[in-house]
Amino acid sequence: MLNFDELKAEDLDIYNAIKKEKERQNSCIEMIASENFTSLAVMEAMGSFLTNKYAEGYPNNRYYCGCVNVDTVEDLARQRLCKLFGAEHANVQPHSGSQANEAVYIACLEKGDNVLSMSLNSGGHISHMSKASAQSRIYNSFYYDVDPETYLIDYDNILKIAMECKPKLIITGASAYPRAIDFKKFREIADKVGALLMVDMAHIAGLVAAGLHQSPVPYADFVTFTTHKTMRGPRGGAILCKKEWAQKIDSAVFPRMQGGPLEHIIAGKAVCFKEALTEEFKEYQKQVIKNAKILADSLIENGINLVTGGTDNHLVLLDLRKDGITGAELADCLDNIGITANKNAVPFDTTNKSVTSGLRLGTPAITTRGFLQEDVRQISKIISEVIHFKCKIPEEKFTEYKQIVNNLCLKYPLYS
Ligand code: DSN
Repeated sequence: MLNFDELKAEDLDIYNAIKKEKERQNSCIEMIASENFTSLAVMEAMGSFLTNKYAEGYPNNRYYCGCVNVDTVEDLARQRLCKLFGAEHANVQPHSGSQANEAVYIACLEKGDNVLSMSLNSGGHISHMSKASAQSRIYNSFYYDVDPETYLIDYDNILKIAMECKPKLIITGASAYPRAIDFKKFREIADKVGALLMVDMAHIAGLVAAGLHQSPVPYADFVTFTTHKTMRGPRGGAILCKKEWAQKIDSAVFPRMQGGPLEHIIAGKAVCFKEALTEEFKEYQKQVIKNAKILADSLIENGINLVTGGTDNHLVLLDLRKDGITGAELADCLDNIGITANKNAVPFDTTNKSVTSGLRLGTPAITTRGFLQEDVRQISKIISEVIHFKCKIPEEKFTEYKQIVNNLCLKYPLYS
């Protein structure tokens, strides 16, 4: 276990905040679909001497001396990542998923180019040219929604929009889409209109690595992702691309977008990629999906509406529009019980983004902790009842829920 003695002696305030956060993680049920618990090996790499080193450039081509060891680390991270996804080229320097996306835009777009991406309400991400992003001021953004009846991606409609707006780049991948995405179909659409294709697989990268979701790598010109969600590594980003784009992607990341790479984080990424190449990781991802499916099934059995009526991946999206409560109310209410989740827009949501009509739940973190289907059923029962109570939980029920959460957390201890 990590030893915080030095920190405790040096800065008690920060030590105490970290200690309390460890206690919070131990005693709450983490169901934010984009969160996970990284291994202590990854944490040790992140907390290492590598943080002291400047290393602008790339292995064997740096602007600073003394890079021999960080070169070893970054080369291993790149090699392991290419092996994991069968990719031609990898860049492991982006500090985040948004910056990985930004680097792709820098590499392949000019000011004013047309870009087609999934709308925020349909499950897309802010960094996919949403109106709130800086990129939407630089590029000319067009959006596709999910089908208004099924809430599934409508590939024919995307082709229709693409034929009209003739985008230079099509973006797919989502933060709140519970179904499998057909990247081959996106490639066909891109080819029909002469567009490049970027897939942001941040949410599903771990499932792809385990062979449980179609890989975008054979189909996309660029694949971006974060390393901390289903991948279970350190907080950060990465890019995969075809060889022909390697040089442009590398120079977009550095020097055009970022300065010095965070080699201590890159070391954590390398450890994460090694872990992801194991059989244990595949088994873990299978359980993530099993847990998500039982979560979806039991919520539906309890009368809760789910966007698309279920899930193919690690997340479910609750549609609360018939229940008389908002996503914000439900998220806060569950937080008080010790179940951590996030409010989320549902397709065609008309409420404010800080309120929303949905709740997003995910199983990566609880599965890392060891939760199995019968445990998920208990969580689902609590969430359903809270919805039926419209967040006005009777006192005895509140006590009962807290006890169940406590028992589950004790059953699957996280950090000692
Ligand atoms: N903020 C992440 C999520 O929660 O999905 C996406 O970047």
